[in-house]
Amino acid sequence: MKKLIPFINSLAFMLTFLGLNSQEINKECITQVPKNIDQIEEESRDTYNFYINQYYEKLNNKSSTAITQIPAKLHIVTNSSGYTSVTVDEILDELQEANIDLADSFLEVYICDEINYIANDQLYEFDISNQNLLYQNHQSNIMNIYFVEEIDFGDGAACGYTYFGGALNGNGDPEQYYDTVVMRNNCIGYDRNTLVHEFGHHFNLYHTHGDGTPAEYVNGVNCNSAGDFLCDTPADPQLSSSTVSNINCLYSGNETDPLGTVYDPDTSNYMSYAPQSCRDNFSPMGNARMFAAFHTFRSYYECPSFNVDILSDQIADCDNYMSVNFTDASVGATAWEWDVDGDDIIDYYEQNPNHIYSPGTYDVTLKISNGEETLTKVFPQYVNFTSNIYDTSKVNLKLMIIDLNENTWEFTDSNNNIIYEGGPYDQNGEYTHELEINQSECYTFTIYDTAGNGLDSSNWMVGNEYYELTTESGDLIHTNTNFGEEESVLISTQNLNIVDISLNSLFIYPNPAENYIQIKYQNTVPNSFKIFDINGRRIHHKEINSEADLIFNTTNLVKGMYFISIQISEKNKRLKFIVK
Ligand SMILES: [Ca+2]
Ligand SMILES: [Ca+2]
Ligand SMILES: [Ca+2]
Ligand SMILES: [Ca+2]
Ligand SMILES: [Zn+2]
Repeated sequence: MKKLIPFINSLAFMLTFLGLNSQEINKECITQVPKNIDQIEEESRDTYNFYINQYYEKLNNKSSTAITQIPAKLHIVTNSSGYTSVTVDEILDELQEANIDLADSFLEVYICDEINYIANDQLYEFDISNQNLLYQNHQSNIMNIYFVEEIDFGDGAACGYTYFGGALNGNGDPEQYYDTVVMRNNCIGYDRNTLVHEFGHHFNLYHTHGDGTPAEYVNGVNCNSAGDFLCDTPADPQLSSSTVSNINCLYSGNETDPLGTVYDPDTSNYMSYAPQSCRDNFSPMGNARMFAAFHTFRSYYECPSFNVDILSDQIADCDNYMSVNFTDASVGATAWEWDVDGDDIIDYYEQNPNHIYSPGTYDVTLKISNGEETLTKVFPQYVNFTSNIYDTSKVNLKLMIIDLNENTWEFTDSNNNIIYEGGPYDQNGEYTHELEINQSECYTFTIYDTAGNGLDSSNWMVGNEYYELTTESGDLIHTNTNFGEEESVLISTQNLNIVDISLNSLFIYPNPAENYIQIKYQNTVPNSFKIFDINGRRIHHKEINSEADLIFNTTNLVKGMYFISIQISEKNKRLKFIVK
């Protein structure tokens, strides 16, 4: 019996020690990386890479640097008598801190509409086994942020967790169960940054030490395929308060990577497990990844009462211009600021502007206001207009047909005369057609599918359906499979500089203008022109008596949008132009 006492004592000591210790090493975060995240990201690889590139375009000031605001629904869980240890101000302060860092990803999270209070003792002292009960409070199509007093799991407790983006439900739609961030009340405040860490995960950042991913080597050779898959974050053995000093933030461990090299980790990265007081940044590639993950996987988030959305009609013409009629589809807006070409300069204040584009890719940014608050959303590369002018004397059409008797096409000139037509095809396989064309003409190729499903069939013997239009030198004009019932492609052979002007069609060049604009005409010389600013004020009037009068110097104009009204044979043609 005597011997038992010290044993019991030491057991009690051990229990106390373990208890204290587990309190100390309570996990910051129990975000789990989906097992099939590789597959999820691989399936969206093109979109993802598109946005990664887009991110670097922003850094090079080649596209809109406006910040997209992401709506979040805030749920504050209280005990059954309505008590919680956290205040709304504390939460908003923490959010503001997080947004300072998200700004480098051109993102910002804001609270949409009223806070939802949930009075429930069981959920206040939350255990992850009650997830389904908590998530019943989800609002759809939005980030749901819950604040609870405890996040217990098994024998541990955590500061927060969330889910990576990109998981789909059985219908192929985003799995909204995962539109969640759960935060423990006492994990916000000074020197705490779990919230921004969870935002990192929410936008598909891994821990810098990886999450069951292959070990990243210190020499960086496998940085693309291991650890956090980011090459600007050094290999990380999984830091902790026992290997990183919270005084000087130096790593004192002596762990080695699989090649035997001692780690030299970054203890300042938000996605590491270094002490929170040491962490103050995401890496630049991490910022790019968050931007891409938001736009690839979570851009459907919207605030029901106040939301930015746009629709458009895009009509290309034969003279290398495309007219785009924008329709505001926002909710709750009373004022609009459009930057339709991604140069960070507002072009229109009207609700539904029209803009004329020259070939290129352009971000469209719409900032709306409801009189009290504003909301901004960037639509990266929303307008993607490639020149429809080709230097060729024939067009090659190739079709791969599997579904029989569904497809016909026609090739018309600018007077709507059908020059060529083909189909329906009653045998599968490849068909090619050579279409001879004239210069200074504008043709329309239209393909039809009576089944309404485009060329979407495939057959292991024959291959995949598609069609393709190329020039005589083999340059691609257009290819597609997914066009529903029909689609049209404009193919112009007009020379780029000498624009053909039909009777009631005049053009100005260049647009946007840097130093001047020139009126282009054919046959009939215009009589005069007037220039108006965006507010409709006339700022210039000129009679045209010589070729020199067709050139208007724009160097004295401030940057922005202008109108020119050109009078010809008693008619007026009104055009918009931009001064850069
Ligand atoms: Ca903080
Ligand atoms: Ca890395
Ligand atoms: Ca602009
Ligand atoms: Ca079809
Ligand atoms: Zn984490």
